[in-house]
Amino acid sequence: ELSPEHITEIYDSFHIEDDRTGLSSETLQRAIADNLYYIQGKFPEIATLYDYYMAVAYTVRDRLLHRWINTVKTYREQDVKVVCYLSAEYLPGPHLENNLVNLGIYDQVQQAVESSGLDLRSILAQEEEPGLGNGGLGRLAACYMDSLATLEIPAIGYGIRYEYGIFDQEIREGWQVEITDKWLRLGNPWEIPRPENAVEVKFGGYTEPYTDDQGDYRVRWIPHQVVNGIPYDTPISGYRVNTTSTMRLWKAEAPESFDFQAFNVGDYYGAVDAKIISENLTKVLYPNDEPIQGKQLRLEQQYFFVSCSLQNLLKIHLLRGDPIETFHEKFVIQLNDTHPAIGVAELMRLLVDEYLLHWQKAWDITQQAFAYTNHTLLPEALETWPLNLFGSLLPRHLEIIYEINQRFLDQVRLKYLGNPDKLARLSLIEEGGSKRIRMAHLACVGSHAINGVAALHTELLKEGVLKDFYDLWPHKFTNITNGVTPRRWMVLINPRLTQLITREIGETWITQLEDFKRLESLAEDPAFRQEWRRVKRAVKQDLADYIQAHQGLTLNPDSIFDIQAKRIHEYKRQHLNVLHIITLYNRIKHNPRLAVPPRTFIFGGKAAPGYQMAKLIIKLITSVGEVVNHDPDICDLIKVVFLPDFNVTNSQRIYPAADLSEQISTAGKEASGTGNMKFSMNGALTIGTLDGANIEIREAVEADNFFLFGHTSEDIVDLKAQGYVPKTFYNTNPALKEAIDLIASGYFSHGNRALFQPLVDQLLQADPYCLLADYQSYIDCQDQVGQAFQDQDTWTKTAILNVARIGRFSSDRAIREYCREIWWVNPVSIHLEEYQQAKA
Ligand code: B1H
Repeated sequence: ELSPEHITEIYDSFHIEDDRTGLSSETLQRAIADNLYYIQGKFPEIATLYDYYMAVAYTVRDRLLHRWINTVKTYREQDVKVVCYLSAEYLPGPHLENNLVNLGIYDQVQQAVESSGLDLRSILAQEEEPGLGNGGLGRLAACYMDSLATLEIPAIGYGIRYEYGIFDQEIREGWQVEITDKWLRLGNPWEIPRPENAVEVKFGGYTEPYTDDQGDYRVRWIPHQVVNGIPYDTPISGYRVNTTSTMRLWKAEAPESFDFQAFNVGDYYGAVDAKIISENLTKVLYPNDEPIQGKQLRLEQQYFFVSCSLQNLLKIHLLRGDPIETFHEKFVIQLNDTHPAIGVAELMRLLVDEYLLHWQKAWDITQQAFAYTNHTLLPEALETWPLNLFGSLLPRHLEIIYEINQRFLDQVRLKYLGNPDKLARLSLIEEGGSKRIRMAHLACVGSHAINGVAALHTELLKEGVLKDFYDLWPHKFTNITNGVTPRRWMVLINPRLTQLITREIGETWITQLEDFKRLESLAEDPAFRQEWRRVKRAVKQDLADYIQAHQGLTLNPDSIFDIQAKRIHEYKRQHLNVLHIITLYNRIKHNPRLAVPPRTFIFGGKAAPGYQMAKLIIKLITSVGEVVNHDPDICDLIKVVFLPDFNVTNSQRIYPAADLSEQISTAGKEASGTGNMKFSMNGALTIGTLDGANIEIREAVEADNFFLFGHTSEDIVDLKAQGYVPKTFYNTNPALKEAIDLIASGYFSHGNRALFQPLVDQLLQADPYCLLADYQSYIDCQDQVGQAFQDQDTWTKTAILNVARIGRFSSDRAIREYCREIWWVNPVSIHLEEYQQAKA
């Protein structure tokens, strides 16, 4: 009998590597050739680059698989507590390169690929990213999955496998055009379908009471329709650990047409129709960055993935041999905004109707299992569902919500006797006119913890939209400021800066970003500053080359790269940025010899297809660019670029190249922002308002190293309370007036005065996001930026200090806080047989 030590010794001495797990470049090269042949069915002479991408992806997937299997096995055997992240959106970005980084095999795979005469970058570029989200909220879910795995926290991310993700954006004649995102067209090597784990989800119909064997009153739900949920699993690797978590996304399918014939005898076409209707459920992501009010299909999507996920969790729990009563001790369920909040009613239904628990017991389990993250303050963004729609789709859940509400209000009544207003404000049902279900209230009542995503946001929640809940249960509220993963947002996207930093301070920062502190003293080192500048310059050149190749625009890499990249929204104020561009333009036109530092304004972002004003803002940016970029008087001092199709892949070229990060939302409107962190981490300075996480970033990097402007959130409230009149600012500020008048005159629209009229009117008549009130402060601040950039040495020092002090904004820190304050979970290490370990 050989001991494990002996086996290890033998394997090591012979350097035997399994073709499915080995990590040397020779083994990888063999495995890639093998996959090209046996998975893609190609030989090198006819293989496309995409075939090679698939061969490499399968090779990497093999290496992930036994880590993944061991992870699942360990969690099953050890009865660990698992975090279940419920999110309607995930934006993981391309998987291949991230897995190479996390597994520590980038160099080996590069060598393997080069030995076959290929180039790794062009293979990586083949991957179609899963655009299963709109923006910050979906990307946050992906960063959190990365950190959970890296910190070895048992976790499953549940969501929806949209067949079409967020649309691809093209710009035609300066306008956004939406193109269907057919991300699955060429296959997806990262997912494994598990049809054997399909679950049934019911919709519509009615409920009826009955008496069970014990003589207890029960309710059963007779649905009108049943849809199957098929799980598709994607492994999510941690950085240099064996832990590999699961992202489990659900696809809707009709139950077997065979079963259908039992209901519709001989109705073949009816069965086909039913199939189409069912499969529409997970067909497409709603491309809105704020909730979609009253769309039945959206509610169906939410309920569908939540029901699938909760049924799945209960099954896992019982399979582990645990009694249903301990569910909340083994699972904690995080609601990523209210999109999955129906889960509170669904878990109650499963526990009470299906597992026959008593209400109170079921409610205790539910409240302890759930926690809710709020992501927005915009009042129009709070999800509510018309009661009629809700009741016709989910009749049982409506009853359950009534019951939850009744018991909740009974409790509230005792506390606030004789205060009907309070009751009406807290109720899960919005009365008056047509009744609606308030999903945020359901989430609050059904959760043991409620958190905002930045300090200001949490404070504003407590004094604003969720004030009544805060008064009731202050202990439930916590702030957990968002974070981003330094693996993707630094190591992967900025190898040059990664190398420079690692050379100086080692590589511990990759999993302990606070170690960036060690860069502080280097900010004073002129030689280091010079190297830093060289790196930034090279990275800017990369972006300039890309823009040259794709848009035929020549950029000056020594100009200020001033970048605003995020969804297009009035509250994010891309048009304030445009007012600054026009102001600079006017100054140069008036005084052609004016010494202004050259600037390149870069924009990226998608507008919701139905959001006309946002689409008009894109047209304004491209139209201003058209004029400014070609005006000989400007002598190339100003360039305006709109980079089409801002997504994870494209963003990765953008963040590293920024000198200046635009975070200019109206104070009190941006819950957190996460792009602000990615820019800063890559050495950009921020120009920003006191909004969302900007405030904490400014505190961390210190006020001198941050360009602050604008009214505070309190100022904005006061301004509006006093009756804000934007025209006053317009009438008293000649530069502002000139900029707006130039837009209105048709100067940027070939004389067409009507084109931008809606935008100009909105600013002059209402200006709900107070651009005019913040204009002068923004311009003054931008002038300081221009000044500061002239002194490259000081600028660089400031940039280094920004990076040195940004450590807090790692998603690892955020996840540690969730673990400690909300989830009560601990890391669990995953061990492989030693000879299978990475020897990287
Ligand atoms: C955020 C959303 C959002 N907040 C509804 N809310 C959606 C709401 O499709 N829908 O119905 C989609 C998205 N997204 C963002 O979350 C905030 O605006 C950011 O400030 C924040 O950084 C991000 C992550 O917390």
